[in-house]
Amino acid sequence: MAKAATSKPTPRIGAADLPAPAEGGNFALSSLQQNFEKDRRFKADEAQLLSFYEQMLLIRRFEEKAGQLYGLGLIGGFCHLYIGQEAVAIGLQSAATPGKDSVITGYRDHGHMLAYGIDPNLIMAELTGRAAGISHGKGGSMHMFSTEHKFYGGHGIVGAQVSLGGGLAFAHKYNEDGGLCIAYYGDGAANQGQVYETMNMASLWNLPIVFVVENNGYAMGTAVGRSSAETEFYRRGTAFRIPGMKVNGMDVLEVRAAAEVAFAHVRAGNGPVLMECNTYRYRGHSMSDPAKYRTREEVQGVRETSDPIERAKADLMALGVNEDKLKDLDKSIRARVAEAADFAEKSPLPEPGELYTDVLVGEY
Ligand SMILES: Cc1ncc(C[n+]2csc(CCOP(=O)(O)OP(=O)(O)O)c2C)c(N)n1
Ligand SMILES: [Mg+2]
Repeated sequence: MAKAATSKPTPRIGAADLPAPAEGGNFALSSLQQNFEKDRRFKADEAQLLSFYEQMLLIRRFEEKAGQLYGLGLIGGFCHLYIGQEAVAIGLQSAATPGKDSVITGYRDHGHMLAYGIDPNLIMAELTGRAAGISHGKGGSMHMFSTEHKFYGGHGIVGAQVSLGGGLAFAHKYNEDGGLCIAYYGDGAANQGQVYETMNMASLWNLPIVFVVENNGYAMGTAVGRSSAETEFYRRGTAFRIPGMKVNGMDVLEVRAAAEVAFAHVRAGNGPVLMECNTYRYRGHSMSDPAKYRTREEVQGVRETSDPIERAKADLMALGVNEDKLKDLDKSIRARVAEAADFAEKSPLPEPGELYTDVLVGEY
């Protein structure tokens, strides 16, 4: 029998009708951000700040040299420079323990390797395809690994490193080794479905992982506002009950302070954190990008007002460090990078037989 036309419409379910959260309602997605905002800048002493500065400058000078070698034809294939984003890798990885915590990232990976103290000679040799390279010259710019440091690449498939990072975090938990995984990805990668599948499982299983969105404003030539419905990336974990943090990725002390809060939360067994670091890349997406989608003035404006290295320099000078000391440091870093380039150029290419090593074939 048909329902009487006068029957009441089914009421819409309101929030009050939904079951209470399993934790009893005290789940606070914003608590980490609130903690962090109490003290946004890490209190580094002079020696610590000097070391952050030195490491950021090493990345900058290394990347400039890589750009030159690319121009000379010594580096082939893809090459994505990290210039402008240095404070993110240094702020986070200075709070991590190489060999205990794991790191995984996309193809813009040279800076993350240098931030872990990996020998610049081996990275430059990899970029130039030499046998002495960290992946024996067969990985190039995008595929560098150091399992010794628990650095798991270097990945060219946008977003794929996030799922692999979920696996690394699972291994930390399973092996009870006390480590956590830092999984970096870009604002463009943030629109990949597998990122959210990973967040769901990581939250469900309480995995020790910090998802780090390096929001540099662009995915290749597409500005975030043109590709993302939600450009506040730190909010995107809410659906998975993952707390978010919004961090100025152009300030190494702010990134370090945020890392302390996030790592303490994760290490205490509370599951994942999603951290958005707002940053900027000065160079094109890759070496073959003429960057016509933005103006020179925009890039220049960021350089002049927000450069992470200049900021650390100003902080050091405020602590009383002499500018001449910083100039000498720059000189010695330039010399170190020149030595790495020299080492790479003089290193032999891999033997043809290397084509058949490190290849997974047949029985497994
Ligand atoms: C699955 C997949 N889709 C598309 C590409 C092509 N691609 C390479 S980089 C890139 C943009 C990624 O931008 P973002 O995640 O913001 O990282 P950024 O380059 O800014 O560091 C795209 C679409 C790819 N490598 N993999
Ligand atoms: Mg980007």
